[in-house]
Amino acid sequence: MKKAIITGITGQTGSYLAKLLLEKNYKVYGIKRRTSSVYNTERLEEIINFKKYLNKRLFILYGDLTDYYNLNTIINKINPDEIYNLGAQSHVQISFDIPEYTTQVNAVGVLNILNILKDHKKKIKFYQASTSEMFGNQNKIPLNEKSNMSPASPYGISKLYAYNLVRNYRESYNIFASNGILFNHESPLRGENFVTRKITLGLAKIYYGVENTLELGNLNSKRDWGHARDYAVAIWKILQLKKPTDLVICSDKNYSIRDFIKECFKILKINIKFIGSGIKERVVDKNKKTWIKVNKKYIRPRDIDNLIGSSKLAKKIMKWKCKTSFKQLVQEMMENDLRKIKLEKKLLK
Ligand code: NAP
Ligand code: G4F
Repeated sequence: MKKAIITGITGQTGSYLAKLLLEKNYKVYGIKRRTSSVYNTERLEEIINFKKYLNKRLFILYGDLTDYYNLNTIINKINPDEIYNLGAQSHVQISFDIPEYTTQVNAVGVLNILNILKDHKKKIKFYQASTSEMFGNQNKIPLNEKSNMSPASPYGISKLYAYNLVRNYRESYNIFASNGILFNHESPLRGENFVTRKITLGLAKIYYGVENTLELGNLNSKRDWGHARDYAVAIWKILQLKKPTDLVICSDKNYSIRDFIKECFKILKINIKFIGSGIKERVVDKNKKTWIKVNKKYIRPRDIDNLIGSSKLAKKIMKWKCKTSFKQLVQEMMENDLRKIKLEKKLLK
């Protein structure tokens, strides 16, 4: 039975990956950082039969990417076949507020693991959660494994350090270490302060009269969005390749935040109009009710305008492709949040 460590198991993609590995009969060791709430496994509980697996094939251990001693103890004790490093301070705008912490977790955290693997007897396979944020604003699109990288945020810069470190340790010390360069992936388990989930949850709350308006930032930027469930499959496949490598994982299509909003309103069956421009822009319905307005608080010091990737190489070498369409993704997220808010409202009565 294969053993895998997942850092970031309590996060969105960590939960889908844990589910996949358990289905593939792995023993899964998830690293969970200490939080004041004690239980931080809601996402896992939502998508797997948590009690069935816990302490049988799923083990949750306290840990932190900034703590070398802790990581060294865990890796030596478990002696895993594979390590999936999904743990990160993953919010781009927040990385402008906490750049040093973001660097400690996302960059130095990876250095910690690679230094442990360098001295480890067994050849443990290592996956690093790299990102399309490393590209920054590039004119030559779609972006692929050979594109230039010039990140536009402390988050993107920390991830580029880790990406380069993975390549350097692979070449210098013959470690099996791969980068998955993943474009945006979303799901009903997406964190509530990322734009897609913020929109679906916010609109569901307005729809059921729980809140009045939703405030957003830049509506014009474009992202290449896929489903985290599909991307978890790609992550696993990358470590099953014969040789370590770096691969772009994306949907090959992109849409603006505005397009995402329009798609949500189609599901709600509400006709809307965008009125005004810049920070005065609003989304109103036929009764002139404002559903969405722009607030400059959510506009970043620097943003990436247009992200679109090419998954040609991933298709060729590991027969992977993004299965869920943009329309299906928005529908799943919107319907999930409508159900959630409807239920919460009912319970409050
Ligand atoms: P997420 O939902 O924000 O999850 C991040 C995970 O990292 C959480 O489990 C979090 O724990 C954990 N974490 C944070 N700080 C940590 C620390 N100091 N030590 C150990 N763990 C820590 O992110 P995601 O969307 O699942 O993304 C997973 C990974 O892929 C991240 O590395 C992200 O940067 C990268 N990525 C994501 C996307 C995307 O579009 N989703 C695209 C490209 C790359 P808590 O639950 O305690 O907060
Ligand atoms: O949803 P976002 O915060 O995702 P972003 O910045 O693209 O980063 C995500 O994807 C990366 C892969 O490319 C990951 F590496 C990273 O960890 C994370 O998962 O913002 C998407 C776009 C941006 O252009 C942002 O300016 O949406 C725009 N936006 C507009 N209003 C907003 C908002 N973003 C957020 N979070 N909140 C808003 O109110």
